[in-house]
Parts: sequence; structure tokens; C-alpha cells
Amino acid sequence: MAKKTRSTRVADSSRTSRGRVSVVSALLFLCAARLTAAGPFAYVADGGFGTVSVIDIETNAVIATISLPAGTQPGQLAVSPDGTRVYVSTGNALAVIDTATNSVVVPSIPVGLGTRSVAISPDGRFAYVAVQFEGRVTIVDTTTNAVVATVNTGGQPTGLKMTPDGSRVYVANSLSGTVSVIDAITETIIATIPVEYNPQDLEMSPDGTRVYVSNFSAASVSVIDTGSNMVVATISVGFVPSGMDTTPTGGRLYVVDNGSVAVIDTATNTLSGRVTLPPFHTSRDVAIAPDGTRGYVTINTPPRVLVFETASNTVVGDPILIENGIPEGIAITTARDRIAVTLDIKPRDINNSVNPRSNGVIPVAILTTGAFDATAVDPLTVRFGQQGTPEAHGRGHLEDVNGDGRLDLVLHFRTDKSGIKCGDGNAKLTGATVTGSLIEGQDLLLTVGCR
Ligand SMILES: [Ca+2]
Ligand SMILES: [Ca+2]
Ligand SMILES: [Ca+2]
Repeated sequence: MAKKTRSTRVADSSRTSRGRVSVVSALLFLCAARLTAAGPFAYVADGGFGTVSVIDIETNAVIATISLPAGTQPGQLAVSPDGTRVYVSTGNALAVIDTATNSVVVPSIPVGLGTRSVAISPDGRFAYVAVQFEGRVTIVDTTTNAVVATVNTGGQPTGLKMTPDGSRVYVANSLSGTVSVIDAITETIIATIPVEYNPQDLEMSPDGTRVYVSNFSAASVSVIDTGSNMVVATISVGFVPSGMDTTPTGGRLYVVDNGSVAVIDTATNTLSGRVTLPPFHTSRDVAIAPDGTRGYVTINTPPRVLVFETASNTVVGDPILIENGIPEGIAITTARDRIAVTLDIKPRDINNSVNPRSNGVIPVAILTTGAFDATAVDPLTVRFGQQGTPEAHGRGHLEDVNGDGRLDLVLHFRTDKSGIKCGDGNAKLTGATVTGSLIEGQDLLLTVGCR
């Protein structure tokens, strides 16, 4: 938050030109550094235990389980357009997760009773939350994390999406069987469109020309033309349709219904296939990977995420288990680049010897090179070792550890929390810069004192 409140106005011209030089050199750093991809990751809200599970969709492994404040019931979530934040609706509040560290940065922004879908404006400035039992949409300023406006829709709003140009918000009202269209500038309702019984989720085509509404009690999907704000098609699907997602190009719409995921061809607005789920699996929501090749379905009972192939419409691989959970909403981030940084475990020790049984700390330096400025790293974001332990003192210090005249960042990590075991040959570090660029690095080590 500190970086958002920091003033960026620069008065005198000498400082302006210096600012330009540093921007240019920062760009040179980025161009010269090697990049590796991070993600994409699926974030799954677990309504049972108040957690959000993070799945690396390259490997389908659960890489983190994030605990939200006690008593919260995570339901739906949305990723910010830049991929740095996930907003989770938790029952009566909104929580914010930092995707660089997979930690909760804002535990609770109270917005009202019965929070459902969340949408983030294309510029990342505002979060829109459907608040079912208050009959309204609450608008949160993401820089101050404060409620700035509410728009009364009535009719128990559940699903909600914003147009890609950020001009309008479409809201499905479950009780009144309508969709409200909110003008984002005036924050007023400019149209109310009747759909069928009990609309739940609301999706938008990537180009913003179509809105899809799953009518839970009518076993149908309504298609709205956003140019005319009229229903242009109603498509029959299975019983109790709920969560939906489109392919990245918008060619297909996936609708979770009773025992399957219905596949709709959006050019003809017809049912073109089905992904059959195993028996007695209660599905809730679906998200399509950014490359469009796979879909991820959350299953309430038994608690898991199933993966299907969009080419064959069949479930593939093993289920991803969400231990003891009740998976609800799912959202997938796009892949982000990680800058490869140079590490020196135990500066001045050429052997990098580590005793895994030690109760002490391991010093690790992130080196400043021609390609990377280590002083730009935010020490609080850094995690080290197999277990991803944070910096032992919550800060780092700057020191030129290799005598090349450039300041390096020195951090300390508790050996017993690092997860380094006898026989390990290297250790990894991840983190982010103060401007949100992801970093990753590793160095060799030699375990000692193991006999
Ligand atoms: Ca959806
Ligand atoms: Ca060393
Ligand atoms: Ca140095």
C-alpha cells in the first residue's frame, strides 16, 4: 500500500530527467535478465475451512493453502487485470491476496451480508461485489480498500461482470429473475432485462458483446446482446446450471450443471457437447485455462477439482484433492514472467556449507548485476528454501558482498524453517520487487553435519 500512496509528482526538471534515466536503466535491466514463466495458477475458494487453495496448473499440484480470517466463508473470487491480486468474497466482506507471496494483504473489507461474485475494473481501481442479502452492488476503491458507493438492484444479486471497456456492470438478480445494467460512471441502473427463474452466474464474452446468465431453476442460459440490452437466445442445459466460463477467444461457453459441464457454441448459441463428470459429484464452478486447452471444475462433494480437456470434452488426469474442503468459486491468473536473479548463499563462503540441524540462520545475498538491481527487491515478499520461509527479521540490508562496487541485498532465513535436508544440493528463492515484478533464483549448497 505504501507504494500506492507515495507521491509521483516531480517538480524540478533535474529530478525529472534523473527519473527518466532510471526508467531507461530499469528497462535495460529487464531486457538483459533471463525470464522464466510463473503460473498460471488457479485460485479455489474453500467455503468449508475459510481457505483459498492455489493450484499450479502446469503441474496440477496444490502449491499453497491460504488461511483467511476465522469464520469467513470464501465463495467467489476475481483476479486483478495485472495478475498481482486476488479478491475473495468471504460471506460478508472482501479479502485481498497478494499473488507474489500468496498471502492475505487485506483480511477484511466489510461490504454487507451475502457477498457473491466479484469483478475488478480493467484499470484495477475498483472492485464490484454482488451483495445478495442487501440487494445491492457495493463498489470498493482498491487503493484505499474503502467502500465508495453502493447501487441498489434489489432481487438478491449473485453473478456480476464488468464490460472489458469498464463502462458498465451487468448483475444477475436471483430473486427477481432480472439482469441490472449499471453505468460505471454515474453508478446508476440504466436497464433492467428480464431473464428466467433464479439466475445465478453471469459471464461476458471476451469482446463484451454478449452476456450469458445461468438460470438455476429454469435449466437454461439466457444470452443478452449488450448493444441492445435484449435477450437474443435462451439455451436449454441440464438441471441447476451454476458456474460458467468462456474460452479466451469466446468461441465456447462452459456451464456447470447437474452431473456435467454443458458446452455451448457461441456462434450458433447451441449445445455442442458435454463433459460428463463421475457420478455423485456436485459441481459448482468452472474456469478455462488462459491457453484454452483445459477446464477446471470445482466439486463440492467429494472435495476436489477435476480437469478436462477442451479438445475432447473428457476429464483427464487425477482429481486435485482439496483436503477437507468445500470448493466453491475458481479463478485462474494468466502466466507472469519471473526475472532470474543471481543468488549467493553464505556470501564469502565459497562452499555454501549448510548444517540442516543448525538452529541458526543462513545469510543469502541477491546480487546486483548488469541485468538486475537487487536493491529493488521488497524483502517482505522473499521466500527461501523448500518450505518457502520468510526473512527471519522481516527486513534485509544492503551491502556489496562481492566487492564489485554494486550494493547487494542480504537476507537471513532460519535453517530449521527452510526445509533444507541432508543431501540437498541447492536451494531456491522467490519474491518480488517493490513494483511487483516477480523474481526467482537459486544457488548450490553443501550440507554438512549430517552423520
Ligand atoms: Ca464465472
Ligand atoms: Ca557463497
Ligand atoms: Ca555487489
